[in-house]
Amino acid sequence: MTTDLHLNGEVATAAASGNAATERFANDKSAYAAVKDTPPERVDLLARSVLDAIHETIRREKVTYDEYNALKAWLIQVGKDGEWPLFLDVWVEHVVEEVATDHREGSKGTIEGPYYVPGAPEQGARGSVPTREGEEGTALTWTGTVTSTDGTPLDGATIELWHADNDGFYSQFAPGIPEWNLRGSFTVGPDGVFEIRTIQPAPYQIPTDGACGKLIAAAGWHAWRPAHLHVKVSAPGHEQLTAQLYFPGDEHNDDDIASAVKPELVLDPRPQGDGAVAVDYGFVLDPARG
Ligand code: MBD
Ligand code: FE
Repeated sequence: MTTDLHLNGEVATAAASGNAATERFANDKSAYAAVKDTPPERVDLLARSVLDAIHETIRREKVTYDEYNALKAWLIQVGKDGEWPLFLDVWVEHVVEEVATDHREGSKGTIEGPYYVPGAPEQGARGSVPTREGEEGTALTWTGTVTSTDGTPLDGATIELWHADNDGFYSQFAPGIPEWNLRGSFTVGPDGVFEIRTIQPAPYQIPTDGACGKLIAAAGWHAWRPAHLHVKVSAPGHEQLTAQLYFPGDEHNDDDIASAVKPELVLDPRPQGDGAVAVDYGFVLDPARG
């Protein structure tokens, strides 16, 4: 696992991946548009609740001016490093996801994280994600079915898959990696069946050389996430599922820095004898609510 020098002698820095994630979010998300008509009563309630929680912490822990100034300096640096998406997705998103999917009966989901990019190349129901010549990592063949909660296969369901390479880097957020490397879309037919070939990603360390890394070091935490595959599964008339899948025995399954592991998301891979691994894991989507 390397954290600095990468392909073509280019350096993968926290600021580069952070600023790429910030750019992408600012340009593609309609998050602000979606809440622009939120009534002032709601904004007032949420803003006051968050501020109350901060005030309460300051009183209870008798926060000093030095600590207040350290916070101010750190928040400024989070912005400079473009790490607001990273910070929020690592330490906040998991609770938003929990609340948002509370009502579901189908497959469990988890957080999206900062490195999703829409529009990954379509591979059909059976295919491989784009890889480089000699892409490192254990070969993984993944089969499954996409169904509705009543068991009906979902014709036309699409699985978007994205994950880090064997060094823990994501295409489009680290230098020197082809644009769509280890990113693909798979659309199933009437039987709902897919077969995806990729590599098993490695355990992943969030960037340590930026503001989030400073917090982790200052607090004596660690920066690791377990190895994971990201997916978004969509089908007409159904709620989109955002999930991550994990591998049994990963030492960070129990202490993911992003708190995004759930037992239902741990795969049960079968070694194939030739060094490759096969796994069966399908998705059950909830019908969209009226
Ligand atoms: C990741 O790859 C990730 O999935 C999350 C949630 C945060 C940082 C990097
Ligand atoms: Fe990730």
